Amino acid sequence: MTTTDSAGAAPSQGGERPLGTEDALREHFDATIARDQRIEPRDWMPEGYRKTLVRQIAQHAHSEIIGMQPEGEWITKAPSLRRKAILFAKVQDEAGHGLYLYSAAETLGADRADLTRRLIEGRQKYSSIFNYPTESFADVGVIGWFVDGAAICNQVPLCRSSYGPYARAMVRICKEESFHQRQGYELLLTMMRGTEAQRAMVQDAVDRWWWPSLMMFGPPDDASPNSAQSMAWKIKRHSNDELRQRFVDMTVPQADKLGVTLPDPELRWNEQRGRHDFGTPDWAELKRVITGDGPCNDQRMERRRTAHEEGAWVREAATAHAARRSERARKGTAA
Ligand code: BYC
Repeated sequence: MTTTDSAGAAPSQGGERPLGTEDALREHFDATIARDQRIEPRDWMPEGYRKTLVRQIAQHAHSEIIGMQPEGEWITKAPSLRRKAILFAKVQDEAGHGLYLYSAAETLGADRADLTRRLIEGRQKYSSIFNYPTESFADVGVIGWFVDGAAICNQVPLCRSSYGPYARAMVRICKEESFHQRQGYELLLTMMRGTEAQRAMVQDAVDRWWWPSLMMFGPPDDASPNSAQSMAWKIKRHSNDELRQRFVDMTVPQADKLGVTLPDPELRWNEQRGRHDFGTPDWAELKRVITGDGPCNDQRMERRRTAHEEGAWVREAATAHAARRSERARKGTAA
């Protein structure tokens, strides 16, 4: 029932209130957040905080797992053994990210099977970005560059999220995303040094993925119902618009170096702000996509449903194996 700081030391309790009353626990929670310390699974937390985390972490986990599909389609079509091995490793990493995140959600009392059911029934979301088709191998490079680049902007601050298990999961995830981004950019640099047709493939992929990548950061701040509370609880550290701006500022010089044009006529450096100005994403499109009307939503959900059903025997075998191991351990302890 006690809230401990991130180093695990018991905090000073302070105040006159008897420990254990709801008010005292809430005060303690608020003070821990104010001190920039971590909330851990054993600590008291407001129900809204727990629900917000389960919502965000589950959506994040679902995104990693669904995110294996668009790139996974290219594993058998990769142009060389080297590119195939790289892509295989990357897609496998995304599966690992999903698993860390489901584990983090379980520390909040969520049930992984229930979360998967909610996704499949369309009651929980996954990232809008994975609704778009991968039309050429250049898309694999652009996903690495833009999508993993956006993920880094969004997720590095989550390493300082107030909930311990989420923040710690993000540390490893971000290290891997950083590698993913570089592999995407390196693939694109190689293609840009290739033929005219390869350069055209890269530019076409850039044109198709730019705006959906900006939408990954969520609706604009004045239309983001969860941001204010999530930032007050220090689950989110920056607003959607701030992170989107960071992504644009980071990506423009990379596009110049690569030799591609970003498809936004309003994109230009603003000397006064010291940042780039850019156009407005099509927010109606984001809304359509996140409410289930994305171009690939049916296909993504059908594949997820089939994979889940076909994996039933693995889950049953793992459960039987775990039961047998704990039975053996119990007998061993009793002996
Ligand atoms: N797509 O109040 P808001 C990855 C929803 S994985 C779909 O601003 P919040 C990667 C939002 O959930 C990418 N839904 O919400 C994987 C909310 O609906 P609910 C995923 C979106 O939570 C593999 C409603 O719209 N990354 O990077 O404060 C390979 C209102 O929005 C989207 C994460 O999940 C969207 N784009 O902020 C490579 C990161 N945007 O839940 C890469 C962690 C908004 O109320 N998540 N919605 O029904 C976050 O940082 C935040 O949840 C968001 C949204 C910034 C995404």
